[in-house]
Amino acid sequence: MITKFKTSVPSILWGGATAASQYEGGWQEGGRGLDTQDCRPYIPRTSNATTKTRLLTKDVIEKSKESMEIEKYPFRKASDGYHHLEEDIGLLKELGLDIYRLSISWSRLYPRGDEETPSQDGIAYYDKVFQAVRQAGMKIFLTMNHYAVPLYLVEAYGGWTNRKLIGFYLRYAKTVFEHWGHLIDFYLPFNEINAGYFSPYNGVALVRENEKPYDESLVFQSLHHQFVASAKVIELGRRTVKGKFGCMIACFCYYPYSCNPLDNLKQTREEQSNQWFCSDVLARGYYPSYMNRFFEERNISFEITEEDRAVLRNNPADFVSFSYYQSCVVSTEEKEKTAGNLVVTTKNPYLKANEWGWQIDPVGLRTSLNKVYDRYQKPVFISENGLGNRDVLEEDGSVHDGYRIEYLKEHFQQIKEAQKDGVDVLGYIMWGIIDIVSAGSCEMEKRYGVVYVDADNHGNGTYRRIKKDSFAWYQNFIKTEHQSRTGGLTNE
Ligand code: BGP
Repeated sequence: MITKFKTSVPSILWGGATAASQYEGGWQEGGRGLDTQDCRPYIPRTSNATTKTRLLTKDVIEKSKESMEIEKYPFRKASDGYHHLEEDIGLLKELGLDIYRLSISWSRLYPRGDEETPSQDGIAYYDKVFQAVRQAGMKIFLTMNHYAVPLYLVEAYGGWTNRKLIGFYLRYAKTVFEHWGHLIDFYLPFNEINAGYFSPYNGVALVRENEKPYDESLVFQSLHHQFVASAKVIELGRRTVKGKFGCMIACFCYYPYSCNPLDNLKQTREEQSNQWFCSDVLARGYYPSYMNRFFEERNISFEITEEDRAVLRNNPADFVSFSYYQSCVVSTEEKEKTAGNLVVTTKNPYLKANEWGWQIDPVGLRTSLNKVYDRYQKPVFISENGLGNRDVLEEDGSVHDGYRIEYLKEHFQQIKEAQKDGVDVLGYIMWGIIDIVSAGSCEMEKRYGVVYVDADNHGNGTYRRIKKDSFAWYQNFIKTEHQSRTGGLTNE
């Protein structure tokens, strides 16, 4: 039979995301416990401010615990989502999102983290949240752990360095499944799991004794415990709930600087260790052999039991997701550097960057979708993408963010191209759909949303919600997508 080949662009889910620590606030409401993000101080941007606020030492934590200031510790109030729940969900509904990605604050459900039973106030709060999202007609993509860990687990147990965390995390997961399993469509056990070794405080709740570098064996032991926790949660979830389970990496889309074979080799090796390692473990179910050399050369060792290996092998993720903000460049020569999500990289002469130095590259999104799908042959979810920018609230109450609209247009175009390339894309989730506090730099003024939140880096402001120009654009885009999906009918 002669086959005529045809490409297609199937409809996908269009969404938006927040994370509890960056959005929710309400740090003392309902008996919530202190978590690791509550302790991160805002430090005005200088060359090492991000490092200081991302890699916390013990004395910084001690000092923060004594402080009641929310102006110094932006995650404590964040976007004040706790007190704007109905309004915010109403805005997402008006926007027409198919899916909302959100996370639970672990310390709101288990204030210390090691309790036998959850907080009833915490349960009541998330009952309200999940019901509201479903009633607004959106699917739910739940990040079970987006960086923040109850501080008590860090102080009393050493955070994820301790195998006991797996048990505490499973207990928390069981509560989630029992209470909201019927409402949730997609689960992500951990946000950007490879953040663990670029940002060990955020990623694996590891606190430095002093300013010296981290002990890498502890970093990878912690990460290993998260791998096992992720697989065990999937095992439990598959038995008890209906949703799909994924894994997520921060995607760096590495290019070799030149066609020098050594640049290309370096690119391959960095891509393996920095980008693929974690998704290989979680999507394939075993440690990739290329990591042996990486561990050996750095003198890294940690415990992996036979039972761990079996749990990983038996519970690979259903889908693979990633965050994508910029592409990176690898060179064997000293070249000019620029910042990016979690990593510093070589500057790409072909690309523009935002104010924070993150290199904007829509084509890199298409390349990344192709690479992820080629590697795993599992459906792919873009769980984070967006433009961090300084926005101006005009006197007439408008916010003209045409640059964000351009950014979205170009990236959406590349998603469709990737679909034509044959990639099975499940959905796209726009990061920080309502302005939130930056996870990297603790700033409010690095904004991603289509909804502006009237607050500054010090927590001053009315916290009023204001639609930016991009709100109407994204709303119209989604509407048009729905119309083409249903042949003229919207899902309103
Ligand atoms: C990812 C995190 C998010 C988020 C985003 C943007 O690493 O998963 O939590 O914030 O990057 O980064 P930033 O907030 O530093 O701009």
